[in-house]
Amino acid sequence: MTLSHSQLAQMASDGYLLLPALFDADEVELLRAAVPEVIVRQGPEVIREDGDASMVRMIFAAHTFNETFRRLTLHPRLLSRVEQLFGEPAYLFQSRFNVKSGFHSAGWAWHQDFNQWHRLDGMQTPNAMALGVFLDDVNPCNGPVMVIPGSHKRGHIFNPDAMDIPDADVAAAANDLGIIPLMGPPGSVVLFHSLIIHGSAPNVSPWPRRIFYMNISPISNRELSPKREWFHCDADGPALVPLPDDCLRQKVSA
Ligand SMILES: O=C(O)CCC(=O)C(=O)O
Repeated sequence: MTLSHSQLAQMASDGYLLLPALFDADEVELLRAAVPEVIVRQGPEVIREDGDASMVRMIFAAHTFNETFRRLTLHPRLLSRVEQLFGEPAYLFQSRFNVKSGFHSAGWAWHQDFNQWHRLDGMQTPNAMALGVFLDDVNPCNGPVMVIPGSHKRGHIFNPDAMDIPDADVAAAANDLGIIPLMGPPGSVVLFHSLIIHGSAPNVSPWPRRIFYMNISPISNRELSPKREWFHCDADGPALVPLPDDCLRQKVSA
């Protein structure tokens, strides 16, 4: 359950890693079975698609109110790799479930996650990353996340007002380094550095593209002083302690 030398080298040089089918089909089914409870949640932690309030775009902090997603955030197949990369235990300061339903879901403009975490949550050091678990097949048609490999080494492109990176900076990085779509079967996992430039196109295909993201930082990187709601950023999250490997398969009591 550890990363190989070449995976560690790729994370350092490219700023991302794709781990195909880390979860088995039955585990993906258990994650999918949890979605209806999460999706009907009402409250400010549920973000809807612009212009269509009936469509959920994103749900923050599902791990705080759904047992299956709570267990996922403590899964040893994730945390063993994360601890290897950080060299110490991690804490979770945000989770978000990006629903990206078929036909009418918007994309995400090019950005670096660190810009949000810095301007809204007070993070000073980009010693953090995002981890995403695919609930669906992610393919060229349903709006995969695209990364500019190695762009994390170009530093923070500060935008005090918004998430987006100016087109000229994206073009310069993409022309030098290229763009890679992160695709794979359900149960795959992506890890990316907080400074990597990434974004995604709308999903106009008939197929959903659901990804559960965890934003994590080493336990020693306690720099957060969020200016936003609890569900956006938990500055005091405890160290993530792994559950048994079969934790998703263990019965969830009602
Ligand atoms: O899921 C996607 O397509 C991109 C999401 C993203 O970049 C983010 O939530 O920061």
